[in-house]
Amino acid sequence: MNLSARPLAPFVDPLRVPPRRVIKTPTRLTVRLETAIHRFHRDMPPSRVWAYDGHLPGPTIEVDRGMAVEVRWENHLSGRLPVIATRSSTHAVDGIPVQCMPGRGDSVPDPSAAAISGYAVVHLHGAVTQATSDGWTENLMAPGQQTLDTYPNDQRAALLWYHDHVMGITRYDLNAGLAGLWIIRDDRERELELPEGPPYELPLLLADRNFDTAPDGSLNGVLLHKIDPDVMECFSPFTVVNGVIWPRVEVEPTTYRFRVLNASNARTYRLVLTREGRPNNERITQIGTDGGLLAAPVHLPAQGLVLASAERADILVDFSDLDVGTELTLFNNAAAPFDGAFADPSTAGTANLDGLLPYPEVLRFHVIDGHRGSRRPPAVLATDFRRPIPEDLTGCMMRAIALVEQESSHEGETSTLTMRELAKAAPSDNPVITLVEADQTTRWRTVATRFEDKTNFFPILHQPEIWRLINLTQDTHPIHVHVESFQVLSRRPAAVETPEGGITDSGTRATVRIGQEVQDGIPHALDANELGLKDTVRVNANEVVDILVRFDTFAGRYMYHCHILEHEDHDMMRPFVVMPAELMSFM
Ligand SMILES: [Cu+2]
Repeated sequence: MNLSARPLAPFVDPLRVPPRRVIKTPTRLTVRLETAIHRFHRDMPPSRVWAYDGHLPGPTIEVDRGMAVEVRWENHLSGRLPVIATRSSTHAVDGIPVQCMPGRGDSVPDPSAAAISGYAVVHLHGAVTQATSDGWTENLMAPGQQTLDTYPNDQRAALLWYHDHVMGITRYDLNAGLAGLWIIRDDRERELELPEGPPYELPLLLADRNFDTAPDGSLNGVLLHKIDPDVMECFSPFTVVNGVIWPRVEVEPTTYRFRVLNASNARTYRLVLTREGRPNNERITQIGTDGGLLAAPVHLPAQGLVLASAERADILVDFSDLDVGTELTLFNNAAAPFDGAFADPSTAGTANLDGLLPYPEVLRFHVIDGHRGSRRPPAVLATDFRRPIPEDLTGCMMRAIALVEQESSHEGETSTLTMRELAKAAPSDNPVITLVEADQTTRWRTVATRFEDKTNFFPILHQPEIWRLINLTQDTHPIHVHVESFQVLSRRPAAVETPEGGITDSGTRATVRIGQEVQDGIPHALDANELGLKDTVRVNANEVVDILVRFDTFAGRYMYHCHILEHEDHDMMRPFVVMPAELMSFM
C-alpha cells in the first residue's frame, strides 16, 4: 500500500456550515434522529449515517443566554448501525499499522456491534441542566420513542455540543454521526463585537473517520470503526471537518472567528497552521475555551493548539496581511495514542505511521478578494470569574480519582480502563495508593472501580471541592465533568510506581510522588489557554491534575468520565450526586 498517494484528493470540497437554528425567544424544537445519506468527499460514494435532522453534523442551535429551549428528541433511526465495527488480530501489516489503513483488511466484524438497532440518549455537553435532561447514559430512547428535555441556557456564552451517550456504545453512535453544535450567546460577547454567525464566524467540528474499501481498493463510503490488539482506541486515518474530508475554506483578507471542537472518538489534535511549509500560528489568537471567554486573549502554545476529545477553542485568525491567492494549511501534528509529549511544530505536515497519523491534513484556507481589515480582540475579555487564590481552597474537601489500566487476565482480550475512586485509608487498609507530596504522605484505598459500584461522591451545592486526578496509565485521558465548568488548579509531574500485580479488580497498589520530575518529554504545566473555565481537562501520562469543582445550580445524579469514547464505554465513567446541604443529614 502506497501511503504517500492520498486515496482521496485533499482540499477539493468546500467547507460546509451546518444549518443554523437561531433562537431569540423561549422555544420548543423538534430534532429527529434519522438514518440519512451523507457525502464525506466528492470522490467517494455517499455513506449511510445516523444524524440529527439528517444533517452531519446536526443543526447548530444558537440561542441567547436565558432563553429556555425545550427539545423533543424523536428517535427515527432505522436499520442497523451504519458503521462496521471490526477488530484486527494484528497491529501491523508489512510494517504499516492497520489503524493507518483504510479498509477492514483481515479484521473481523463484531457481530454484537452489527446487531445495534438505534437505541439513543442525547447529552448536551457543557450545559447546566436539570439531571433529568442531562442524558443519563442508561435512560434510553428506542427507535419509535421520544424524549422531551429542557435546556435553560442560563449560563455564560460558550460553544456546547450535543451528542449520543448510550452506555457501552457511545463510540459507535458518535462514529455513525450523532453529534451537533449548540452555541450560547450573551451580552458580554456582544459588547466585544466579536464576529457572530457566517461568514466571519464559522464552526469547525473535527473528527477522524475510516471507511471500508471495495475489492479494487477504492473507498466505498461505508463507515468503519477499527481497533487492533495493541491499541484499544479507534484512531482513523481521515480528518473530517463539519462532515467533509479535508475541506478548503475561502476566506477574505480579514479576521475570522472559528469555533473549534474535537469530536473524535479518541484522537487528540495538535493543530499547526502553516504557510509555505512553515508554522504560522502567530496569526491565531485564542479568546475562549470549553466554558466560554478567557479573561484575556492568549497566543497558542508553542507546539500548537492541543485539543483532546470534547475540548473546544474559540480562536481569531487574522488573514488581513495576505495577498489574494495565498494558501494556508492546517495540519494535525499529534501522535496517537497521545501522551502529552511535546512535538516540534516544524514537523507539522509529515506523516507519522508509528503515531498512527498517515494523513496529517486537516483543512486549507484560500485567501480570496473581499473585505480587507483586521480586528484585534480587546485586552480584557471575561470579567465574571477570577483564578482561585489560596484562601478559596482552605477547608475544601479533596476527592481523589486514579486513572488505571488493568490488563485482562484472558489471553487476547483488551485491557479495561477504570476511574478508581479513592478514600483516605485506615492504617490497616491494604492495598493502597500512597501519595507523596513534599513532606506529606497520605494513603488511599480504592472504593469504586466500575460504573455500577456504589456511589461515593455526594458534592454539596455551592461548596467548592478539589478533585485530584492521578494518572497511573501511559496515555492522556481527557476527563469531563457534567453540568458545571471547573477551573484547573494545577498540572504536576508525578513519578508513578505500580508493582507487579498491584492492580486487581477491586484494589490498587501504587506509589505516586507528586512534583517529582520524570524524563518523559511531557511539559507538565498548564497552558495559558487552560486558565479559563473548562469542562474537560487532559491528564497526561506521569501526571496529577487538580481541578476546582463547584456545583451551584442543580442537585441530582450526574456523571463524570474520560472522553475517549472507547475508554468511557469500557468503564472510565462514574456517577456523582449533587446534594443540597440541608438534605445531607437525612442520607
Ligand atoms: Cu481515557
